Amino acid sequence: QALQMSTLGVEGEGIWLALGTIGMLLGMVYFMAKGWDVQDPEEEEFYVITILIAGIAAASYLSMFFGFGLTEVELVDGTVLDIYWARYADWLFTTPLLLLDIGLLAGASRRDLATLVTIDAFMIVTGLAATLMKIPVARYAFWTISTIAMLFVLYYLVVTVGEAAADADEDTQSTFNVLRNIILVAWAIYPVAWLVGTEGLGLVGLYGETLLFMILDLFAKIGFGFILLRSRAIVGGDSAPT
Ligand code: RET
Ligand code: DD9
Ligand code: DD9
Repeated sequence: QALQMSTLGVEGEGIWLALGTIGMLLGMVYFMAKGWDVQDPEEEEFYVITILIAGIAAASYLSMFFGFGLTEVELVDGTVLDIYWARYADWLFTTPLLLLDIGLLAGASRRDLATLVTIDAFMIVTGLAATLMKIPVARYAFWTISTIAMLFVLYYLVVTVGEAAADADEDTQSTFNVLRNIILVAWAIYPVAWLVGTEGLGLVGLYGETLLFMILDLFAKIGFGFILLRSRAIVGGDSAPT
């Protein structure tokens, strides 16, 4: 019973956690193999960051699969929620790394990168607070704060980082546009998934929610990394003449 609880999950969602682990590991191995011979230090930086993103996610997924990253939160009305907290540990590190990837590609300033990463970390920490609160109105209040922070992140990415990218060469601009669109579409679904899922209104159960997060996580990390590392834009950094 204990083994079944830990590896299949509460509603059989363990299958999606297993697939998530495998997907992240495959992505990581692919990025490592592709980056093996890279010599250029600026190009290498993109590989290191992107491999780290996949590795952190693989560790997080594996911990959730084994039931380590799972806890219970009891609300004031007695409802007990099953919470995969390990996601937040993953996101706290990987969302700043994703922003670093696209920010470095665009040639954004250190100051703009620091601003972006700070608001992003605030978004994840307030999202975790929303998830762990016992009073429903407090949960939605923190969800709202976190979602506002996300809108700032997306705005800053489009406007400020976008301005930096506009000065770059054509390869960089087109890669930036694709990666920016991946972030705009994928990231915006996370707060909706939280809201309709078990942490919020409970319209979708843990099984469906875990599947949705797995697809989003693979798209936002591995799909993103795949496009970034295949692009000519990362060769020789942003200073390469075309
Ligand atoms: C939460 C809940 C509270 C409101 C908001 C959220 C946003 C989460 C985001 C996560 C992005 C994760 C990524 C992972 C990559 O694999 C915390 C769900 C706004 C935007 C890109
Ligand atoms: C074995 C525990 C892993 C939990 C979280 C993911 C890693 C974040 C650095
Ligand atoms: C190696 C490329 C993988 C792309 C993953 C997209 C996943 C969507 C479910």
